[in-house]
Amino acid sequence: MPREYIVLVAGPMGAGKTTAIAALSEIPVVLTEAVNTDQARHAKATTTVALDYGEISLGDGDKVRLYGVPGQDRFDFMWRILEKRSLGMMLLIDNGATDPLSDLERYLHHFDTLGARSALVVGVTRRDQGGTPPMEAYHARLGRLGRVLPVFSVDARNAAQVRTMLGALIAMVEAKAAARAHAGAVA
Ligand SMILES: Nc1nc2c(ncn2[C@@H]2O[C@H](COP(=O)(O)OP(=O)(O)O)[C@@H](O)[C@H]2O)c(=O)[nH]1
Ligand SMILES: [Mg+2]
Repeated sequence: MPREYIVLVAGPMGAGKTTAIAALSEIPVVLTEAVNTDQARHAKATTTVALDYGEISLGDGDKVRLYGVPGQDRFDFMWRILEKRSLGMMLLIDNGATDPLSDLERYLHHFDTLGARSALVVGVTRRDQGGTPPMEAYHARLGRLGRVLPVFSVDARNAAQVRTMLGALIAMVEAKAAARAHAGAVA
């Protein structure tokens, strides 16, 4: 039977959420950009205020529904609704931000409830614009937090790179489902 995955794309403003969804999607992405009233935090003319939506088929009729969730805390309620339905999350972190490691920690904390049930991969973007902090710093921070997560260096504009990351996420989703089925079988 064809399966359907709901995948959230989260991360701070400017991390590449909309770009990644557009790079992956087979349908024209439903964009909900609006004038950015928070120029102090990020010098972007527009920003996502509701959600971005895209779709990608995986073969065998399986389909992924991609939702870009807003980066600003004031849209918290929407994150809560969507995370209940999602199987996995791609968390994008802008390597060029002031403190990307704190961003990583903050977003992981924010999506704590997603943890056990759902799969999560981290994508570090904008590494073409500067290599600091290095990838090891992300691994070190995750280690300190006791989290075992794959971390990818990705350019959100590069469809092949984003697809590779999505593939890893789907594999994690399936591994978790198999582990749950096994736990159910032995219980
Ligand atoms: N150079 C570079 N630009 C990127 C990368 N990822 C995203 N961008 C650009 O960053 C800008 C903001 O991306 P956007 O998708 O709007 O971020 P969002 O706020 O998370 O939805 C866009 O102009 C993207 O083309 C990257 O890895 N490298
Ligand atoms: Mg966006």
